[in-house]
Amino acid sequence: MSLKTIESSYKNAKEQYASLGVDTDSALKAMKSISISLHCWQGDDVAGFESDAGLGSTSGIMTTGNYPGRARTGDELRADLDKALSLIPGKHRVNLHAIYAEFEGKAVERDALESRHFVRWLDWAKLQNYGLDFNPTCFSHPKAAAGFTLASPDKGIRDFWIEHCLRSREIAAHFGKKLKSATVNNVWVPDGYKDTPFDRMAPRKHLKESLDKIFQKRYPRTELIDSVEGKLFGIGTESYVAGSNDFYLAYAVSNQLAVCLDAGHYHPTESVADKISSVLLFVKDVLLHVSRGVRWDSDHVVTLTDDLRAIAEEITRHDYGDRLHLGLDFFDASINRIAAWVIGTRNFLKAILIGYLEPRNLLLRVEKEGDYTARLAYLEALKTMPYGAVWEYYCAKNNVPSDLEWLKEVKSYEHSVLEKR
Ligand code: RNT
Ligand code: ZN
Repeated sequence: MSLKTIESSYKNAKEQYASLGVDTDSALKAMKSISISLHCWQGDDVAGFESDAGLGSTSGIMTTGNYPGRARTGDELRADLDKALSLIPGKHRVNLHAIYAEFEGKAVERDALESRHFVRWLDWAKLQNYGLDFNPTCFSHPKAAAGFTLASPDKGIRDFWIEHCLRSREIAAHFGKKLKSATVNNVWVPDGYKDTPFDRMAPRKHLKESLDKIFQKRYPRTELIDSVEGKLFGIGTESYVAGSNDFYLAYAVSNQLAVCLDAGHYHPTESVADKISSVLLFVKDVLLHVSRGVRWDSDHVVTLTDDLRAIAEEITRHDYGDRLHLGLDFFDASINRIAAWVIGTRNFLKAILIGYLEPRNLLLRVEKEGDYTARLAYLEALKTMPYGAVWEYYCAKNNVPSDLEWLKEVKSYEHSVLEKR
């Protein structure tokens, strides 16, 4: 699409939106404050650099597919992330897991990790002006092989993972301090049972005690934001997950931690969007893991669905400021992995832009007046407004290719870089 076509379509769209009282330029301005944390694990199928083994069968999550070109080293993963980020409008963050440590020489165990093992990530983030987020990796490890980590009945196992989580918080706080942008450190553990347990309480008691030890030390919020992520069920934990939503919601409220809401972690008829306004009344921060659940998988590439738009509307209709942290969490090894990042992140941004193009005052007024007929009529009319033209203009203004153009760049990168791996 030529710049001329993009500009003239934008002009038309601007007029149409203006007739509803929406200023498209303000919507574009609002997009500047949106920063999304790109999950590094989409680039290598959640394998990390410790070994070639990748996700174990007790991880509760799984990647499928063998598309060529998986990143195998830090340099490859950073190059792939740079490529993806060059095709996404705006300034964003990168989310790391502990398994992406890089050792010069001797490798250390997860309970011995230090910030120096992430110095290459930190230097890169500084150079590229990316914020960093972090996660302890409590899976894909012999000490997680029995399916339990922080909730294990074995004290030795619990202590190992407690130490790993303590070190992860330290590393995360170091990132936040050095980059002058708070790092969100999110704790998720796979602990649970494939089949119906007899004792539902014991693992939860252990999990609570482990978390109490992990979160005892406090860090300034400017450096570290601690978050916990629950789940309804996982692969191999279909019948019982110790860290359920109720467990972590209660834990986060009583300990003032952030709650991570993963869009794939609830019953399919529950709305994750609807949870945000409830949770934010009781905790300071919410981390979103924007994802797409498909049947029993919680981690499909994000597409522009009604669910995604509902989440985006919660961001644009309220002023949550720096209390709502936007992250992604999906992994697909069956398609070009860089394209997966680009598709998912662009869709999330597009949904947010569509949200900013709502006639807020008009909708607030009719709702207040109790005119639900008008509310429904306007919300339906908005579905066919020309937001695509505003989006293309936004991409052009940010010097990134349009929806139909970016794929060419990914294909050429696939040819020149990925195919050689
Ligand atoms: C798993 C959780 C968790 C992981 C990542 C890799 O169900 O969603 O967030 O996907 O930490
Ligand atoms: Zn998640």
